[in-house]
Parts: sequence; structure tokens; C-alpha cells
Amino acid sequence: MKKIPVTCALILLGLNFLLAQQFAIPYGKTDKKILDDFMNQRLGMFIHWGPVTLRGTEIGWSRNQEVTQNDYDSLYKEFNPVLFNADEWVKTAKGGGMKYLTITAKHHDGFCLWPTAFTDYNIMNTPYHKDIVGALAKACKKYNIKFCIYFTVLDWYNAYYPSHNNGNKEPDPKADMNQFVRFMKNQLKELVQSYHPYMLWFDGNWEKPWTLSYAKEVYAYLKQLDPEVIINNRLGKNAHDMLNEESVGDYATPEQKIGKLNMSYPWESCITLCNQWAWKPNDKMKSLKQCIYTLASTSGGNGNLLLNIGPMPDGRMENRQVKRLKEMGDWLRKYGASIYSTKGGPFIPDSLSASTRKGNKIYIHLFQKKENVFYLPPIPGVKIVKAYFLNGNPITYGQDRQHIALNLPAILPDENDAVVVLEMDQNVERLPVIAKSE
Ligand code: FHN
Repeated sequence: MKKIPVTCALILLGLNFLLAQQFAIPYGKTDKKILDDFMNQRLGMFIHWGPVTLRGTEIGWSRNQEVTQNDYDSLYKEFNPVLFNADEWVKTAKGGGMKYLTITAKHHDGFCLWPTAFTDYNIMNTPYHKDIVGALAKACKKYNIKFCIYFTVLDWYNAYYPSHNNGNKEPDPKADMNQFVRFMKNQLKELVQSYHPYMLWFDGNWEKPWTLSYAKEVYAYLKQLDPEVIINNRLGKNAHDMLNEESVGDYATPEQKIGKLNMSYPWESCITLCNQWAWKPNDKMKSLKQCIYTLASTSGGNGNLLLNIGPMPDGRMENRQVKRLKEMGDWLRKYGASIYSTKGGPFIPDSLSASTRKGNKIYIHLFQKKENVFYLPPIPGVKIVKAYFLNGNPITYGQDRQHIALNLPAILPDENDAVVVLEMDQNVERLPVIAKSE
């Protein structure tokens, strides 16, 4: 065999390494411009819904628990949400200041809210007999809300999937994961080509049958179908609130908690407005203060908030939940500049305050007033030139090497989150994160 000169060998090695690096990218590096646009949205609506709402128990997890498997899997025969109105849902989201909407097209129970050709366990075989996913996609387009789809990896209803309920320990010997992945890809092709989702919100990636290689296979397949579709990190196998080279997906997904301030990778916290993901009668609902604190803290942490609603079995959203969202929207219609298209920081959020920034402005979100003077650490080499409440009165301040001092009025202009604007003498978006001094 002809000897390859050393230099060529080295170049080839280098190339392989580069190629390997490059190939690592497809599993989580959607175009930065697209991801930046997603992160500018800051607030979205999550919707967990399906025939299970007829029992008011938790979607997926109450199957074979509070609800017997037979009863659960037969609920679709009674599912007839005649009061479902996609325009109303989307208008509620828009009125709540939400910029994108994510519907559970298929959750762990395997029921499909669209007329899929690959299982009869879908909306067309219910008394309702109309396409829910399609109706929402159309309404989102009409009201300029970005349409997104939740799709579970695990599917207890599907014969090819090794476990058939959340108690199963022994894999079903008749299962066939390769067949299951083919089934999954066929359904994803339907969803992507029929409804063109802006983002795909995967889930249920923690079970053993699902491997990293399947994750990479499905990610690459989706990117061929639509190179611009954004995909969360729940195709891969690492922790939900993490994003690293092992991840398969574009952003991290902390659940039921506010993610930590992080300027290095995109994240989105998914949190319930009530306690359960699916509708539950008289489920405890978060106060307006909690909702705005959660939103300002996720933005202050440089992340998005996906706030979950569980609609009722008749298709309506509860009035009290619609009202709560409207109240959030009213706050955002006044102070949205301190949330949308901002970056988090530079100060680390805590129970008293959070900060967001854009251009030469820093927005200080004051959740409560403890003292007449509110102190912040100094920002070396950066000076305040003007300070005032967003859409409100000027505020006097002091700044020296030790700290920034904001002299607060007797009553803050907003009891949930009073936003102070600090206009600085330079662009502050790239400033490092500044820890609060004790
Ligand atoms: O099991 C699901 C749960 O039902 C819900 O869908 C949440 C939403 O993020 N995710 C899973 C739990 O991690």
C-alpha cells in the first residue's frame, strides 16, 4: 500500500476532528438567529389537554393509578369538547402577553389530538371528530402567535413501545423499538408537514428503551424535514435543566422551577398556573404576584417562561384562569419593554428583585419594598446617567465604589413588580453577571 506523506495524514486527522466537531452540531445547534428570536419571545402558553380531562386527573400519570387503564383508554369514546374554540384559546394567550403556544399533540397516554394515519387512537375517532391541532395552528397564524407542538417520546399505548403503563417494570417481549421509532418519525413527519410548528417540545425521554442514538437519528430526521424547527433538549438523555455537548436539542427545560441566571445557553422554564398539568376541578391557582414574579425572574435569569393551562373537558378554559392571564397581559402592556427581547442580568435575581437589560438600559424589577433605599452592587466602569420608573416618575439615586442606591418612594408604583429603568453611559448587554454583595 502506497505510503501517505506525514503532512497529509495530519491534515486528514485534523479534518476528521473538525468533521466530528461539525457533526456534533446538528444535535443541538439550530441557527443562532432563530434561537435568539425564540428567546426574545420570553413568554409562551403550554396546554396539556386530552380525554383524561373527563376525569379531572393528571394526564398520563393517573392512567392505571386513580383511573383504571381500561377506563382511561376508553375515555376518548366520550370526549366531545363542543365548546372548544381555537380562536378563543389563542386570543386568551395573546391577551396574556404570550407570544407562542405549545399544545400536547400526544402525551404519554398515546392519544393523538390530530387525524394521524398511524393509529386509530386519535381525535377523529371521538364524538368530536375534528382536528384540534390543525384548528390551533390556523388560529395561531391568524393572531400572529408562534405555533408549537408537544410530542412525547414514550407512548404507553403503542404496541411497539416496551412499557405500557407507568408501573411496568418488565419490557413487553413483543415490543420493537426500531418499529416504534419508525412510527414516531411517521407521526412527526405528519405534524411538521401539516402544521409547520415553530418549535417541537419533546418529553418522556427518560425511559431505558430510548437511547442517545435514537435521539440523534430523530433530531437529524427532523432537521431534514425543516432545518429551522426549534427542538427542546428532551430528545437527548441528559438532565432537563442542562445543555451540553451530550445534549440533543437546542435549549434546556427546567420544570416547575425558575432556571438559574445563565448567559451561556438558552433555557425555558415550564411551570403550571395551577398545580396539575391537565385540568383539575378547584386546582390551586397561582396569584398574579406569583405569576409576575415568576415571569420577571425567568427573564431576569435570561430564560423563557412556558406557563401551563389545563382546559376543561367541554373545551373552555376556566374563567378564573383566563382572568389571571388577562391581568398578566395588562401588566405586560405597561411594562413589556422590560421583558420582551431583553437579556437577563446583570444582577442575580432573588426574592426582592431581578434585572433585565437592553442596549444601555437596565430594568430593575422590584417585587417588594423592604427599606426606603434599595442597594445594588456597583458596576465597575459603568455610570448611571438617568433613573426613573418605567412609564413613571423619576427616581433619585446615588452611585459610588461601594454601591448603587435607589431612593424609593413611600409606595412602589406597582405592587407586583415595580420596574426602575437605569439608563447607563454605555451598552450593557455584554456586561458580566454581577453577584449581589452580602
Ligand atoms: O410527565 C410529564 C408531565 O406530565 C408534563 O408533561 C411535564 C411538562 O413538562 N413533563 C413531564 C414530567 O417531566
